[in-house]
Amino acid sequence: MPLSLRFVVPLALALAAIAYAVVPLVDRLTFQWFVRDLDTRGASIAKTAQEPLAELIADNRDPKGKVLRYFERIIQDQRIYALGYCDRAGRIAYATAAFPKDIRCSTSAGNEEKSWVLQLAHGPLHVSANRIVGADGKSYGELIVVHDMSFVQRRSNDTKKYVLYLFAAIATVVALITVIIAEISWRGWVAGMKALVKGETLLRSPLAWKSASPELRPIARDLQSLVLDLESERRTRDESQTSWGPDALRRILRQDLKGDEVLIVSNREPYIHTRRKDNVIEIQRPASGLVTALEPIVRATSGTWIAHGAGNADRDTVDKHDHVMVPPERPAYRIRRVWLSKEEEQGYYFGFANEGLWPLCHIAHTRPTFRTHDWEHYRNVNQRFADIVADEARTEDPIILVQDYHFALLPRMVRERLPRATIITFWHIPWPNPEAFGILPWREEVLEGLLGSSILGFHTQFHCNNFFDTVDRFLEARVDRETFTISYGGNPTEVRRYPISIEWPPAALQLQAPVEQAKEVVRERLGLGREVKLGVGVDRLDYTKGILERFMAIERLLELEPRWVGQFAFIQVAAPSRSSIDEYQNLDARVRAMAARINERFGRPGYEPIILKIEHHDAVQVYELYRAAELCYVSSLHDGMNLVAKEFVAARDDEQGVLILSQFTGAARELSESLIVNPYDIEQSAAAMHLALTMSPEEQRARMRSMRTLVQEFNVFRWAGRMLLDAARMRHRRRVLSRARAARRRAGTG
Ligand code: ADQ
Repeated sequence: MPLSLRFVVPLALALAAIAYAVVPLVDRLTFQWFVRDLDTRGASIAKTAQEPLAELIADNRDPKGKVLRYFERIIQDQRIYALGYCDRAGRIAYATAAFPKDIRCSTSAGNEEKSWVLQLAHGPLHVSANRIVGADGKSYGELIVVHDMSFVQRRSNDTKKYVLYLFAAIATVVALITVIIAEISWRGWVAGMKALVKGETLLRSPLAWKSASPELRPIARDLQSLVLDLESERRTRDESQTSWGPDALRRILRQDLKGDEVLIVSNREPYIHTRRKDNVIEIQRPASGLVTALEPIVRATSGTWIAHGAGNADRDTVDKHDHVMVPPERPAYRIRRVWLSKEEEQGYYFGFANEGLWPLCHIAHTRPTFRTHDWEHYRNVNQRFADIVADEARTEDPIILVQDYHFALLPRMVRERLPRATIITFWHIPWPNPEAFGILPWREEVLEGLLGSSILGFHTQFHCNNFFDTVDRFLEARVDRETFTISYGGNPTEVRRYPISIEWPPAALQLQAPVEQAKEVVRERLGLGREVKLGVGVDRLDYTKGILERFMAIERLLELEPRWVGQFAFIQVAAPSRSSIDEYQNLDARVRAMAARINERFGRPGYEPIILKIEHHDAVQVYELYRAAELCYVSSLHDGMNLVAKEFVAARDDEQGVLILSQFTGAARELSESLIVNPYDIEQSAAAMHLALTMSPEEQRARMRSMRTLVQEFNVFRWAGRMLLDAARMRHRRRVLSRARAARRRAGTG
């Protein structure tokens, strides 16, 4: 409804209702006034006429004729309708022709009224009965004066009409004035509002609402908080809609973390210098999503990456402060290398981190080993890294990104040296439940160390919840699961989920031949016929990856569905890992033995069901295998995320191929269109492989397309970007609070 009608319609309705109620009232009142008028008129006529009339009545000669003639003269007045004379006995003695028969004398029995209104078919008549007193003072009966009241009816109708006109006129004038005033005020408000919002003044200062005109101030204040809410919502929405890539990370650094310093701490360095046999120094870049995601951040901030210098030519390539600028082709940031003795590396890395914390956090039924001297090395190395972080920091509140379980103690150690730093620690492996974690002899120290972080990240909410439960169980800390915050001795730690992913599009994909060609090339290289279907497994050779269970499932598949013998082969590439640890050496032997046994059982000349390659492949080779295979089986017994699953999905731009994924990986929470299995359930895993090998191309496409959309959107740049945005929010909040505190102090109220 147009604005003016919104005012006018209710106004018109209200006035019409009032008019409807007022008209009968006015009608009744005017009628009463006229009746009273006629009463007086009747009385005065009677008074004037009484003496002559008394004489005429007393006359003996033809009194009737004389009286009637006299009456005729009087009724010349148009309004007098008729006259009648009542004798002393109360009978109508003489009356003019029009005198209605229904009128009785007031002196007759049962009629006490002196005046009344008589309703006849042609209209109302006013009747008044007046005593006639002669000059001699004697009573001569009554004079009945009958007035025609039809003029009253006419006037009453006129009055009604005028009252209605009057109300209509009032309604029009009031409506017009209201509409004009409303229109003028509305335009003023709209202009005021536009000025408020358009000028973005409301966003500029918290007191901007005061600049609005007085009547708009309350609205301006509400509007300001609304605008600020919308702005922050827009930012959050932008954050989720940004197509995440290195540029998005750079934008965050430029806009939200202007000029802030970034340091990264990880065990592994992003560039390793190694000396070849011919004495030439080579530079290697470990193919890892982590380096891909974190490098744009240190690059954009010209930051520092602090890591263990493990390459055999690392010492030869640093300056006197143990720095080396990278990337070699266009130096943008520096690596600070930390040197560890053999004993330190053994105790901190192989011992406590990989024989202690790794099996402790993975429920894969391998017992952790805790040695006091490993723990001491771990603590000392963490302290050394923490001191180096503090020395390398150029500002007192840098952002420090700490990677993984090698540095559980470092966050608190850094916090002690740099209390204002924003420390983001990411734990790349699962966090177990409190019972499992509780066997660690130094559990309190590890928890206290991690709670030195400003933000502590895990891949899944399940791991975050396990961490909350663990802290609840072993520390006197305030655990707030609503805000995901733990407060323990000073700064609070936000515990959040940041599911890691891979870069999109993966660099290794750019160098790939079409899928059909990859299928052919790989089969030819492996000595397989074109018709043979291929499965692929890519892992570090680690007991958490369930490689033995995977082989058992392949064996069961061939038992249950013999048609796959000779028609299905599985290539397993396993990168040697932590091979100085006994458990890993055992695993190596068992994996080789099991593959040999199964190949013995089902193999035939020119065909082995399991093709085992215990060696490192470069990323391009790994992607070629992903593209050549019909299925990829990730059978981890426990895995923080598992990037192989996401890489397989990213590799399949033909939208074909089936991913079989262990339910115990973090990735299973995101890639729900894969075939999710319990890798301990050999029958189920074999059935899943059979299902994958017989799945229609349409179903494969539908599943793969949906998973590709997810991995594309939730890529590793988003993983890093979300952590940076949270850090920016935290730093912003801290600055606002410290400004407010300073202002209160200045005002003497703080
Ligand atoms: P990892 O246990 O190493 O990582 P994963 O996430 O699968 O496990 O990453 C392995 C990476 O190594 C993949 O990029 C894969 O391509 C590569 N790779 C594996 N075998 C290879 C081979 N033979 N040759 C070449 N490359 C090979 C830990 C946690 C995981 C978590 C990651 C990241 O255990 O749960 O997903 O960190 O946070």
